[in-house]
Amino acid sequence: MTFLTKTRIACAASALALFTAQAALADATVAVSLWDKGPDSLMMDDAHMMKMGKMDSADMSTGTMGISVDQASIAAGKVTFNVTNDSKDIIHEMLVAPVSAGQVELPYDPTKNRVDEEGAKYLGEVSELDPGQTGSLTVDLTPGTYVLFCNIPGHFIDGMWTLITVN
Ligand SMILES: [Cu+2]
Repeated sequence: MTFLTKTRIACAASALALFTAQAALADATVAVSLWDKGPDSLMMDDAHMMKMGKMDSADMSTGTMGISVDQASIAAGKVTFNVTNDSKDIIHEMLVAPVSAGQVELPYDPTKNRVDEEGAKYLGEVSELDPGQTGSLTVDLTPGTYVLFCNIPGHFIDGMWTLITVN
């Protein structure tokens, strides 16, 4: 076997390995959109402030900002979140934290008006994306429920969170 042939075989093998790795990754990719309804979207009124860390689905459906995913149910293992800030005006971010069965509230820091990240045992984040910017995060997820949320002050209580299920 010539050196050149050996090199070609090695290249083909590594190309195949790369292809396999990408195919495996593609199975667990979630497209995440961070959105809002314009520069005046933030609603820091008393009714919202009172809710603190409560995961009230009414806020999620009526909020002026939110998080949308292309699939809310995914297979356990390595999961890559490809996050786009679709806002034209506001910085957003995305954190991932586990939610236990029956849990309807995240620990909240009212002085900072945001979720207590350490208390929520967050697993990772794509922090502070400018409008139009993208970022990605890969985490190893075991079966269960997880919350994706934005922790820019006031955004969580304005409905900027969503739940996903890992099977
Ligand atoms: Cu936000």
